[in-house]
Amino acid sequence: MKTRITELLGTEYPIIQGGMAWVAEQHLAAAVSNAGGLGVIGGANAPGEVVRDMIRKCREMTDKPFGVNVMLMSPYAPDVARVVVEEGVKVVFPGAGNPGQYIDMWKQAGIKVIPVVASVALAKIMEKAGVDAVVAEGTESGGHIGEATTMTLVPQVVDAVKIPVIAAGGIADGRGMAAAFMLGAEGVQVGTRFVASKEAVVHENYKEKIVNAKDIDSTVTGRSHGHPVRGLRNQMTREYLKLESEGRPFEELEHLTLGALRRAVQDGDVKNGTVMAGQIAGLIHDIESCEEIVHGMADECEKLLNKKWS
Ligand code: TUI
Repeated sequence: MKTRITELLGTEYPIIQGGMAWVAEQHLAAAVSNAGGLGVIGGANAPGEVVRDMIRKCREMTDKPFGVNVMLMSPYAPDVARVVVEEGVKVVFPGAGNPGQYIDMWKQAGIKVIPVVASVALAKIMEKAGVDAVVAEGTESGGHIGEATTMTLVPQVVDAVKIPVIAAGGIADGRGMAAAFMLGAEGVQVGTRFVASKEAVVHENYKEKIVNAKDIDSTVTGRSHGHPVRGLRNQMTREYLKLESEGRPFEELEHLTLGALRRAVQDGDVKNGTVMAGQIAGLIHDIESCEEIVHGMADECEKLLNKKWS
């Protein structure tokens, strides 16, 4: 499956694992890279030295290329941005902001830069700044999200830039992947499906909540203070949305979510923790290995794209 994205990344398949907070550590990233996709370590809110440790451990687990997601809202983003240079990471995925201030440093270090964008405007700014590709992430995604859907955002970004586009948001099987290619994408970023993989070091309760989710079981908290986050509905989101509707201040809401993602991912508290996941959770019925996921998606996509209609 050769596209400009496989050429750029040096991978067998144009399937990139999302750099998800608390989930995308070395075990998951190495498993996806070993399966022929691109594994990505999620810097999230971790300090630079924690990310350095994950990068080094990932290297021990795979000879294949892998990337690092730099979450720009993190207070540690400047440290993580420097650590990826010091550690000789091959590809970086900045997200949740405008990475303009780091692009020259990364490019000078020979790092491929693929920002996550949620709008055509930012995609164009990023292309001008000299990045190698963009991830166009639709609002179907889990975690921090933009407004546009994948179906509308991807073709508009494809038309607006010459660099290759990776589609994200709502893609969990070969059908979604083929659809993304039909919209002009040359790769896909997959998050939720990999959370529910054998290799993800995530509490079984979290994986089960994804496997049991139905089509409309996700909800969005935080719209009132400009940081919308998609996750599966539970006691925490109900309480949060109630307080939001009462117009409570950001500090009070923040208190409710502090450490809530870690509580769900590590302790398995899927009632009062944050279970970030995308709308496609309802399509995921089994916990498979990363190899089964990557190969299954690629095979199904290839069959669909080669389909004869008469
Ligand atoms: O970053 C993500 N998804 C995330 S980050 C995260 S960690 C977190 N934890 C608690 C609260 C909030 C976040 C969980 N999920 N995806 C990439 C992404 N980037 N989605 C949307 C954007 C985005 C949105 C607006 C990127 C740029 C942007 O505008 C930047 C600008 O300044 O114009």
